[in-house]
Amino acid sequence: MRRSACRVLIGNWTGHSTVPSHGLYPHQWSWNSAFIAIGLRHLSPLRAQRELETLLGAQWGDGRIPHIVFNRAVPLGAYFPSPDFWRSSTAGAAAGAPRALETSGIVQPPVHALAAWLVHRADPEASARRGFLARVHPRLVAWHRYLADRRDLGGGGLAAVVHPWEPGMDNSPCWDGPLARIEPAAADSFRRADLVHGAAADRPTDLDYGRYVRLAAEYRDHGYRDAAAAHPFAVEDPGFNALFAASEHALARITQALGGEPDVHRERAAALTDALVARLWSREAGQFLSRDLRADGAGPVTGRLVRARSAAGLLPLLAPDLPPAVAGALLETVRGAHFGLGTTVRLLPSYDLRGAAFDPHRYWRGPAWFNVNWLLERGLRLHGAGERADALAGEILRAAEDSHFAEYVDPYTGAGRGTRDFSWTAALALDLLA
Ligand code: 2M8
Repeated sequence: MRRSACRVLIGNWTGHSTVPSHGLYPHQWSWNSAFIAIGLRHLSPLRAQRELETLLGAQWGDGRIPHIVFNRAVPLGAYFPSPDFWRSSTAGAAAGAPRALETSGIVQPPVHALAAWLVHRADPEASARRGFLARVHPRLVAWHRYLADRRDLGGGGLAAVVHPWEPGMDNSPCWDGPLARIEPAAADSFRRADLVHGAAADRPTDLDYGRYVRLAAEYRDHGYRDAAAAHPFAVEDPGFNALFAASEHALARITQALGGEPDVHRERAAALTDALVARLWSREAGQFLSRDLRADGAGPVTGRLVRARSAAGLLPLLAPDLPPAVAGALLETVRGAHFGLGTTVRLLPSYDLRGAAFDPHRYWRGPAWFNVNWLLERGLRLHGAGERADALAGEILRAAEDSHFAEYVDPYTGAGRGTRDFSWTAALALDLLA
């Protein structure tokens, strides 16, 4: 299995970074690269460092790490939205977009500091020789500063996402409500490239795409400036912010390894955890929920909690300083009726098994994803559920191998869906095998 996983990663390497998969996603994606680096470190620590450094090389002046870095050698029609839609090098000038390369203008979850720390740990001497941590540190600091300063749209200490592509769970039922207020772009104003490679029943709908296009175009037309854009979609997502907290902890370790003062990052991690609990915890649901900042809400906190249960609401298990009662409730929810891990399903589904919108095949509306399950495995271990983490690791490996490293799987049967030879599936399997 290790050999097959390495073969996938070698096949998807382009010389400076790794594509998620050649057909469906032929460029570099932000959070994919973080997960890929976590696996690549077992194959080649140097290549894992390059993966992250290539991504960080596309960072904007305001600190954002774009969610896609486009490969110029790939034809424009191979992926939509292409560089001529985002027009980052010109439209993003005021926000400091690089002039020499093309990127998207939105972001993805901040897993990068965590990945950088794990890559460093794989071979600390080789890392020190290249000055890897010293190189990435200022960029990671600027990235976290961007999220803290420009994206705290709710004013409560969490980073908001402004497009459903930002939390990485594109068509999660959690976005159905917030998205319903967005007027879709005309169907004939864009052409989807994903349906050439993926089955329509496994992918977001045309109506979803119309809304994705509208939101991205409006952000672009405001120069990607957060202060200027209206952000009609603004949501505090528990998965995004849990990864932010975990990455602040990693940044504290990186800072300390470089001889700096780590406390500021530890304090930020603690503040993020507190804000997660204060703004997104639902005792009644036994999990974290997302907060729709544009919904009318009653009470002192802006917006309203979205009642849909996503697997993102379990990811705060990655925060070591979670209040014990909250961690205990999450551990129960993971195996309860809504997620059924280890009881009715083999892998954690992306969405509530009992939710009206649950679909075991459609992208982020039910299928199990390997990155989410790998994160949960860490969270279970962190909160003392080692045996359950071991069992989950076994299921992840079995499903990854049986499905030929599928992009996602049916959570009940483990049957592969989406594309195959998917890089983060191979990378995270490799990590669990190490
Ligand atoms: C999916 O998202 C992209 C847009 O960013 C797409 O559907 O074209 C998501 O699964 C996302 O989480 C992932 O990073 C990306 C590349 O694998 O694909």
